[in-house]
Amino acid sequence: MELTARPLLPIPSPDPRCALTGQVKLLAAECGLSVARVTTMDPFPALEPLMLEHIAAGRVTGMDWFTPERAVFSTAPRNLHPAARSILAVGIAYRGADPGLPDDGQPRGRISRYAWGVDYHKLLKQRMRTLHERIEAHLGRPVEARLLTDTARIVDRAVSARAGLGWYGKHSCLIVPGFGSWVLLGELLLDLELEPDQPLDRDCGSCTICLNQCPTGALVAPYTVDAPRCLSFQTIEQRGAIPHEIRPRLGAWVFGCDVCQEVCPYTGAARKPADPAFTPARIEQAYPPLRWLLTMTEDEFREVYRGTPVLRAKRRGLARNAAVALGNVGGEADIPWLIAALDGHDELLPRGHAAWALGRFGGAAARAALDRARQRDPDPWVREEATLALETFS
Ligand code: B12
Ligand code: SF4
Ligand code: SF4
Repeated sequence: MELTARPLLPIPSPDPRCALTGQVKLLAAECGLSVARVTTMDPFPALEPLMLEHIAAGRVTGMDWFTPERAVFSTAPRNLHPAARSILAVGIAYRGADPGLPDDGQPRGRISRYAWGVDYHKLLKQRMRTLHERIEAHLGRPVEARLLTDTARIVDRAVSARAGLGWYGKHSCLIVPGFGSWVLLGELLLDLELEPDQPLDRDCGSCTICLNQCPTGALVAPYTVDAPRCLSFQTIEQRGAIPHEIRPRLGAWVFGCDVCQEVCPYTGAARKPADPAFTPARIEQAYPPLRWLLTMTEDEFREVYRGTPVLRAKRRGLARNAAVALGNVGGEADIPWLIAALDGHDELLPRGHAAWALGRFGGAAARAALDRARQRDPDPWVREEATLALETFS
């Protein structure tokens, strides 16, 4: 047998763009970003008709900033940073340690998990800023970057989906392999040529659990949230009264809602690393006593929720939600608390919703309080709520 010498092939030197992309992802992990993938700066043409249809159908009614102009603008990342050449889509997995609902007989509200700890807008920005600095240090030159999360005019989920960070669940949240949908999203628009990742070829299959379990029917079709019906909108963004038909469906939620995520098998099976940033520092940040929410002062509210997203609801919004939640999950022992709120809360929203809650309980004391409010409350809307509650008295 003749032995022929095969020529030795040189070891391929890694493509510099791939090497840089790998290095950037490594740095992202070191900066506390749980996931990072790349997409291009190309526009999202399919998004424009989808969002315009969404707006026209009233699916974002109540969020005045959500205009057709903003929607069109948000489909072209170049509008935000013309010099950028790649988008690094990043996410922070936000599962914190669950302190558990205390078994102390007190009726308690529920705060959605993303709001249990520090405000993610600040945390994501901080970690993205550190990453930006580390990239500049690695390259030894300045890199132009724009850091975005939630507030900017870009559709976070569309960017992350195209980057293959995760895939759309039918609840419209992005499901990230390993973490479920407990992931908050952000982007770095970078003046760097990075290797784009591919979208994931995954979907929910025939599952419809979240659509069936949503307490208000806000998931009107797969991938479509009707915001005015969503408890997240009603408990956080709603500045006025919660519609009557929604109130009984709110259950104990006082800030946001996690039902469609909690029932999802992918999120249930997610890894459970408890990020201390999302672990509540005190029980009121996850399961606040409803009676306390009704009576808390502005100073108490600011002290307990300082640095968390809950501040967004404002004291009057949280007290309003607590009144509704007490009407749903409270008992007879809560009637005096609701009467005190109806008689004396300094904000009209908690007074009006306490009237509704009292109407559900019935009893002589509640009737007398409602009658008093119907005649004497200084606000016409509260008087109307008291009158309605008397008409539908349990
Ligand atoms: C407005 C808003 C809301 C509104 C409206 C939500 C909505 N779905 O429209 C309200 C107040 C109700 C809300 C609620 C919540 N929100 Co919000 N919200 C936003 C915000 C600011 C804009 C979203 C938006 O543009 N919606 C318009 C619709 C058209 O876009 P979309 O929601 O991305 O929907 C996509 C799907 O519909 C998909 N799609 C449509 N048709 C089809 C068909 C197929 C086959 C497929 C595959 C996909 C698909 O394409 C759309 C475009 O990407 C984003 C931040 C941002 N700047 O993007 C956060 C954001 C979406 N919210 C977030 C969170 C955490 C929540 C809550 C979980 C908070 C809570 N616990 O209470 C809930 C979840 C409710 C839900 N099931 O969506 C996260 C989601 C993270 C994730 N992993 O998905 C975001 C991305 C904020 C962030 N930076 O992390 N939110
Ligand atoms: S957050 Fe709650 S109300 Fe909103 S779509 Fe999900 S389950 Fe429904
Ligand atoms: S509950 Fe089912 S349908 Fe809903 S997002 Fe999860 S897998 Fe998809």
